[in-house]
Amino acid sequence: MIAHIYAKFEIRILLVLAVVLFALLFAVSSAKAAAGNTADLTVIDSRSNSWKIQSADGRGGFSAYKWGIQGDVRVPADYDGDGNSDIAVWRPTTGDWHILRSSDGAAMTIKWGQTTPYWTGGIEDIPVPADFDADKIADIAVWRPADGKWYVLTSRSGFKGGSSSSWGLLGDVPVPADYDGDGQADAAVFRSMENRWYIAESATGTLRSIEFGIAGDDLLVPADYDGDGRADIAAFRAGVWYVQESKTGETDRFEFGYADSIPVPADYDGDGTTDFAVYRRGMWYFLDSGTPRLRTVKFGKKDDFPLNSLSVRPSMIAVR
Ligand SMILES: [Ca+2]
Ligand SMILES: [Ca+2]
Ligand SMILES: [Ca+2]
Ligand SMILES: [Ca+2]
Repeated sequence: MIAHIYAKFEIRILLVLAVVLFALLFAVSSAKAAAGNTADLTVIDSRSNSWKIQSADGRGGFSAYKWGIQGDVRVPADYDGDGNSDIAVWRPTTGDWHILRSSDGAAMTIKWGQTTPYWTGGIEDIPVPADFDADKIADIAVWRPADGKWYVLTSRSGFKGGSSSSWGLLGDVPVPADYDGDGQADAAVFRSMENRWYIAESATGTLRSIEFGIAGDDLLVPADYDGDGRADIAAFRAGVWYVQESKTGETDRFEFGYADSIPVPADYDGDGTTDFAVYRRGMWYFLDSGTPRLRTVKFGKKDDFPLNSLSVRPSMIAVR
């Protein structure tokens, strides 16, 4: 009798233990999933082409990689779909994309884009990696100023099949993002002569244009700041952010950063909404969206250049 009760008791303990273990595993895996969607901090030493990466909370050590050579265009994006941005460069002289996959550490080289040796003085393709085929994996893509075409090598095809479409004119600045929120990056350009954004929305094929920003003064930083799933048209001007919220259609203006700060917006707290952030001389300043709060992280040397995990980087789209 006593043995019988004891056995029952033991089974109960085992059950409780199993439930606790399961809950723990679940907690760990959800924490991992959340962490996977959190943008890392990346700084680059341009002279040595070394990339240093640290988690957004600024805790723990950093990892360092040497990747790329002088003249490469840095194109970090999530090309293997593991939720983490991969170290990557595009080499204009060969047209090669050199990608270091975060999932397995393997190097991947794919040729895409027109080769433009610097001595020709030709106008280079502009790399515009983004998720154009809506599979949550960055596609390899270039926008060609010479013919205004977007050449996309899709991740869905295993980077074997391409497509092209026309949008934009010579002199435009490409600003692809998912403005209509259908999960597909939309072809978009900023026309400096008119201070106007031209957006080809993928969901309905609607062509939209809006005057916003000032060429020469602004860094264009489209991203989803209000968390409705649609990228907002946005610009950073000498320490002031201008955001046209897609949710309300209203333009927000607020100061965050200094005149010489570099905007590095990305989702650093993993809630799916882009956080305002700036980098200045080795310091990162964040305004997290989750529970709005200001925090700072020291990471990088004075002359290091910051990168963020947005598919469109300010460095590439600075209007000059
Ligand atoms: Ca990745
Ligand atoms: Ca894709
Ligand atoms: Ca879209
Ligand atoms: Ca939005």
